[in-house]
Amino acid sequence: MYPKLIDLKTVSTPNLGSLSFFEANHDIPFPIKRIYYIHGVAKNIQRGAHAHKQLKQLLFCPYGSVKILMDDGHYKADVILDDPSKGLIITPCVWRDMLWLVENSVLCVAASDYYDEGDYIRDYNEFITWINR
Ligand code: T46
Repeated sequence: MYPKLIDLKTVSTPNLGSLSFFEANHDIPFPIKRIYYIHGVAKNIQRGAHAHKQLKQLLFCPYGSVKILMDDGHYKADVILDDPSKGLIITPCVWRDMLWLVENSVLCVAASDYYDEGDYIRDYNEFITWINR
């Protein structure tokens, strides 16, 4: 499994807070075709339960705290996103769940491709078959 937690470039200005940013191909290893974000979620709600066949993603949490639970069929790992200056790169073929630790946390995703339901594997047994194909 190669999910990777990265430091997003962050510029802090005294008394004015901070600005974080990343650039496609420069700071993350893929072009960005889509941005989406999940919001309005109550504490302890879990979403996800799928893997992607091809999609590459950068997940980041500009507000709140969300635990990302990952499983590549062999190893499991989890990462808490609770710092707006951190991002998590997830490669294809990683089963993931996202657990909201704090109500109304916002989970943002920069994705390498347009939305395609055909890229999702939403059945765990199918996921295991897919990675062992
Ligand atoms: C992921 C995690 C981190 C669209 O119509 N367009 C889109 O671009 C997306 C991302 C979703 N949808 C539709 C598909 C479903 O009918 O929105 C609905 C909710 O999607 P889903 O149940 O897949 O949401 P999550 O929170 O389980 O997963 C999402 C992303 O779908 C997925 O790519 O990796 O966030």
